[in-house]
Amino acid sequence: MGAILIIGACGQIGTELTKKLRSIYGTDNVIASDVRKTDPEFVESGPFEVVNALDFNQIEQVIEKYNVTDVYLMAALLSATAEKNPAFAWDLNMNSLFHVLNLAKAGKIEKIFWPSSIAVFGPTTPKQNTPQYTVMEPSTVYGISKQSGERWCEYYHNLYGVDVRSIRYPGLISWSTLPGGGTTDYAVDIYHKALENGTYNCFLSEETRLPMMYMDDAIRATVEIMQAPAEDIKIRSSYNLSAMDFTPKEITESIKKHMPDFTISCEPDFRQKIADSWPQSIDDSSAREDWNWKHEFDLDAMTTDMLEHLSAKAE
Ligand code: VAH
Repeated sequence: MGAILIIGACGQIGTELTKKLRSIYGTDNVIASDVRKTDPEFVESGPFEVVNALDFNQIEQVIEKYNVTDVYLMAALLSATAEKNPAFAWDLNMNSLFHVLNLAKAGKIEKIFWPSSIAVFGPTTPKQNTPQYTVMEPSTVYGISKQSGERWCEYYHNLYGVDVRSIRYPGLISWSTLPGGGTTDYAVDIYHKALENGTYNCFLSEETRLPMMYMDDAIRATVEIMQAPAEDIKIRSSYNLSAMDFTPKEITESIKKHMPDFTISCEPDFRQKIADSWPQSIDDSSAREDWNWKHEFDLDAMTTDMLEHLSAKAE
C-alpha cells in the first residue's frame, strides 16, 4: 500500500478522517488536500496540497508526486447547500467522482472510498428500518447525485474491476468541525447553542425523526470498510449504515440530563421538506453481516462526549 490522498480533507468528515488515518498509517503517508487552505493548524499538521476536486490533472499530479494508492473522495456539496446551487452541486459531486474512477480504471489508484448518504432515499421509500434494496426516488439534488454516483461506482467495479467502496452515511455529528450546509446539521448546532445561549432555535419541527451517527463511529466505519478484504465487500453501490435515530425533542431531552434549563424552539424552514423526504430509521444488516459493522455511540453517549469536548474547547 502506498500513500493515502484525502480530497476535501477540510470538511466535516475530512478533518477527522485525516487525523484518524494519520494515527494508523503515519502522518507522512496521508496527504490532505482541499480546494483552498483553511485552518492553518490543520494545514500545517501534515502533508497538504491545494487540489480542486474538479481538476483531473491536479489530482493525477498529486497521486504521482506521493505514490498514492488509496483515495478518499470527501468533497461534495451537502443537501441544503446543493438546493441553492444545483448546477454546481451536480458538477462537483459527479465530475470529481468520474475523475477518481477514471484514474483507478487507468491503474493509477488501487482503492477508492466514496461517501454516499441516506439522502439517496426519497418520499416514496419505506421510512422505518429502510432496507438496503428498496424504492429510491430522491427529491434533492444532493440525493440524486449520490444515487447516480452509486450506480457509477457499481458500474466501474463490475466493468473495470475498480475497487471502490462506499457508505450511505446518516446525519453525522461531531464536535471538532462546525456544520457544513447539511439538513441534519441542526444536531451539531444544538450543542454549540446549548453551551453558548442555553437555548436553540431549530430549523426542523421537534418531531422530525432522522437517522444519525456520531462522527467517531462514522470514521471507524470508513476505516473498517477500507481495511476489509475485497471479497467481503459484496455491495459495490453503497452500504446502508446506521447507529441511532432521534428527533429534536429527543436530543433536547438528552442535553437536559446535563443542562436541565436548556430549551428549544422550532421554526421549520426549507430544510423541513428535505428532512421529510428522508427515512426515519435504517436497516444496516448488510454492513453488519459483510464486514462486521457495529456502532458504539447511542444518543446519550454522544451528548456526553459532545458537551465534554465543546466545554473543554471553550476554556
Ligand atoms: C446532509 N449531513 O444533511 C448530510 C447528510 C443524511 C444527510 O448526507 O446533507
